[in-house]
Amino acid sequence: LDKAFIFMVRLRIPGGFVTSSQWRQLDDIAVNYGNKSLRVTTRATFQFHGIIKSNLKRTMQAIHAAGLDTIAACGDVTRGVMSVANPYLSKAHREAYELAKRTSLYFLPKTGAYSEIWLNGDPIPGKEYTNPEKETIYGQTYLPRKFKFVFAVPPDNDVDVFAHDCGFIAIVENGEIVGWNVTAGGGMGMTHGVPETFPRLGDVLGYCSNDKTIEVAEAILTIQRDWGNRSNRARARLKYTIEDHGLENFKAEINKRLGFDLAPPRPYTFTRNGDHIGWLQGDDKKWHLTLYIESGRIKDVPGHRLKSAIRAIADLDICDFVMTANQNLILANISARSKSKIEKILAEHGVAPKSLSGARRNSIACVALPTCALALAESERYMPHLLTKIEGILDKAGLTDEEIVVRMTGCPNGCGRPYLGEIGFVGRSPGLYNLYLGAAFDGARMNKLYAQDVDEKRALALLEPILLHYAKDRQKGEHFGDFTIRAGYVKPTLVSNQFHAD
Ligand code: SRM
Ligand code: SF4
Repeated sequence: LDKAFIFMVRLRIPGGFVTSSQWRQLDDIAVNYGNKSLRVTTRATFQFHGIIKSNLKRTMQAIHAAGLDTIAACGDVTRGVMSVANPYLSKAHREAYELAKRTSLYFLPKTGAYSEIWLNGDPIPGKEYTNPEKETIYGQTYLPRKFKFVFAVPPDNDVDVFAHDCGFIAIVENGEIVGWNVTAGGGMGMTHGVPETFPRLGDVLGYCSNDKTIEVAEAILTIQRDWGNRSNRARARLKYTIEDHGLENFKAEINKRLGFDLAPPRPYTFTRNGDHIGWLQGDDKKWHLTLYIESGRIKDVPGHRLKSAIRAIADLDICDFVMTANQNLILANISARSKSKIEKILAEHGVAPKSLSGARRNSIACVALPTCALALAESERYMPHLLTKIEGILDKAGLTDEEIVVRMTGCPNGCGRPYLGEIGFVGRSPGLYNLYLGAAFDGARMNKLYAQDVDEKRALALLEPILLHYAKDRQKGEHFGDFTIRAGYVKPTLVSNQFHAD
């Protein structure tokens, strides 16, 4: 007997967009081969969990039949490319989405190994194949570490643009994107007790016109390929390359490789890094419903048959589906006539949008246990319960509707971008978390360690007086993260590499 290996399978879905027909196919895969759930990730794609080894090839072929793939969703290459949550909202949003798709295809590795191994040689639509020796971008040894691109359209920073290796912030004039501010050097991962590792926010390097975006992306990625640390994986991300070589040298090298200088950054304003839960209308008058998905897990439980509800909606072919970087799901591109059908199906399955606390609406929890081998503590399975207890305090403080970004991860790798939580929990060991406070609501400042190794009782005891103080003394429009700094609970993390400084 072989061992009962099970696999997690992560899809590459640039911009997080799938059609109704693709949804039906993905839903079938979850039922036929997985653990009967679909997991929306913090990079706006799906993961299947519980795929047993003997079903792996069938799963990959079913994904291919849905017009999707898993190429470069993991590995030392360009990972899933994210763009602003809803491509239908405006022309600029659509442009950002199209660019994310182009970027994802452009940076795919050229090898045909994926289709040889899984698809009996069938090509991937849009993917260029060539002799691996002509792997002009990655070379023979690929990148030192994973590499992440994102595209944001202000005022929403729903992709957390500063958290990634390379980000692009749209500059929109008269409804069209004229160019992009370019960021580089973000990343969330660190190791407990190893101060040479730290989360870092990307620096805004400059501005490029729309037609130069992929050229700029390639210059940044290839510098990391050539300069990145290949002897210590813990310090191999671009953020450390920039720290080790100096930001000015890095910028000079970009300009050298481009053959022109990035222009000075243009003004932009972000207002939030969460999603707009609920109904929204786009500039073409179509409707979009952002559903809050608890920890991104789409499954049926008694009284809350979310997976069946979404399947029933997909069966009607009346909308598209867009996953968000906040683990939520947008039912997009809905005609006014179909709105009531969707509302009816959701109500029938017990998942009608209900009023949620501002903290829950803005929460993220990484997968952690039982599937993540790196988890030191619970996250996805525990966060909803902890939130209920935090909501008890929020009710008492009259803060139920206040939007507060709360994030949790089961280890310091930062998959739920916890260092950008106004309240962040990072697992240390079973039942114990480091508690971080003070990130900015718009995702432009990281938080700071407030208390180490806290269990639930202590976390609630620490948070209660701060939340009551906030309710009493906050200034007009002041977000919780900003308050915790003004009130002296934590110092701000102002310089992006000073996360560990007191
Ligand atoms: Fe992650 C590794 C889950 C987004 C930083 N991440 C893992 C693995 C594959 C564990 C492993 O290597 O064995 C986790 C699989 C758990 C499971 O059972 O499914 C895992 N990461 C996830 C997801 C599913 C979290 C979620 O709850 O949604 C996200 C899937 C992303 C995707 O669809 O591509 C996910 N991971 C992130 C993010 C957030 C982001 O990209 O916006 C980060 C922080 C940003 C960054 O990259 O700096 C992140 N994951 C890591 C790291 C730390 C990297 C580092 O620089 O130190 C690891 C560990 C590693 O690479 O060695 C990791
Ligand atoms: Fe696993 Fe840690 Fe990522 Fe959570 S943050 S999914 S525990 S690697």
